[in-house]
Amino acid sequence: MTDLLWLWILLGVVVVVGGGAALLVPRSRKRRGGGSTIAAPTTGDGRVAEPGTAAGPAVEEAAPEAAVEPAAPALETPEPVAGRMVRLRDRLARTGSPLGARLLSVLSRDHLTEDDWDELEETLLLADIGAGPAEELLDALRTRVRVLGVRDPKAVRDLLREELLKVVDPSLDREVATTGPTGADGERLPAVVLVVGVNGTGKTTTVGKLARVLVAEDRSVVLGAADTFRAAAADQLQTWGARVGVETVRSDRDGADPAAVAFDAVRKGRDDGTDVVLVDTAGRLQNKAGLMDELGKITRVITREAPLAEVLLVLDATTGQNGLNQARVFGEVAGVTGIVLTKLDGTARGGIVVAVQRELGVPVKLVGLGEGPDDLAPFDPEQFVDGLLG
Ligand SMILES: Nc1nc2c(ncn2[C@@H]2O[C@H](COP(=O)(O)OP(=O)(O)OP(=O)(O)O)[C@@H](O)[C@H]2O)c(=O)[nH]1
Ligand SMILES: [Mg+2]
Repeated sequence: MTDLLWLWILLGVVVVVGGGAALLVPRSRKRRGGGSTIAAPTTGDGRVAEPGTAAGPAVEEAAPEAAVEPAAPALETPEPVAGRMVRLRDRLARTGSPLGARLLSVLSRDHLTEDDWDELEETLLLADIGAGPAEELLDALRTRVRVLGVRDPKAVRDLLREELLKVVDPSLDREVATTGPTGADGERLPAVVLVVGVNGTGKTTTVGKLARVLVAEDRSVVLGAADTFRAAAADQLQTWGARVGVETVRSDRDGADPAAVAFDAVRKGRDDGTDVVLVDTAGRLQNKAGLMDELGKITRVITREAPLAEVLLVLDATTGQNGLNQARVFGEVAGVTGIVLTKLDGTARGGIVVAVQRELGVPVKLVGLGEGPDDLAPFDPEQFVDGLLG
């Protein structure tokens, strides 16, 4: 009886000790797996274990951890740039076609009355084309329709296409300058592209997409996160860059001097012999005091290292007249050399292309036609007009 009792006590001790040991093992495993670096396995008293000693099992346990170390994310291959606007034209046609369809339906009427011409004008104004260009376009159409007596739908379409193309102006140089100048001592400097605009227009997205365009063209790129307003902005930019193997110069401190970050980015671009430095800036309201100073300072500081190749103003195509007001302010402040019109996929008011070019006297160079990483296209007037006409 006592023998049996002892047996039960012995079994109990074995179960408790064994169970306790089993609980300890996962806990110690967990501790070792915490960091991203692989720590050397240790013995119970903290000494580093020799392989094959009593702490041997720990060595075996460590091996799978090394195996599950996440591999570096594979770099993405951006889409080729050629033909992008053709690919995105359907998207434009879907949102932009009310303009083309309405114009065509009125123009094809048998006898055009004053009311019809008023309707045409209204349609153009609703598409944000602006009063001046609308009048120009209608005057030209009136003359040609009267002189030529055009009624056949195909001929009307050709006529409208020609006149729309004229107001969009195919003669403007829309190339984004991405070749830097040669310095005094023969050093090839990076092309510095500064990207400005109010918040939410799509600056950071555009910088990210543009980096991909350049990578697709085998150009080397450095990004500068001069939006130091919030750390998340630099993270957003860095994520875009990392996807295509492009480095981002940033400050880890919120509210750091944006001009200093821009300067560092350009300096790095110079040191590394990089082709293009893209500098993202903070979005700010057009009436915010200090806008002039801040952009002025960024520009001055950058040009100590290399001249600005481009100042791109990013405008949201869906904001209409408000976007034009912004354009005016930035045009005065930042010496804008090109416009990026974003969210053209989400608006039937494509006429803003014409209005904003007139307002600033600088061409639309790029258009954003979606949220996808490769939904940025060099602006092509012909494809654009075809998109409007559906
Ligand atoms: N549909 C569509 N959405 C776009 C386009 N470009 C940007 N966006 C979206 O617009 C939003 C704002 O984009 P951001 O790039 O963060 O804008 P931002 O100008 O950098 O904003 P701040 O840094 O706050 O000034 C995001 O949700 C983008 O995905 C475009 O061409 N089409
Ligand atoms: Mg941003």
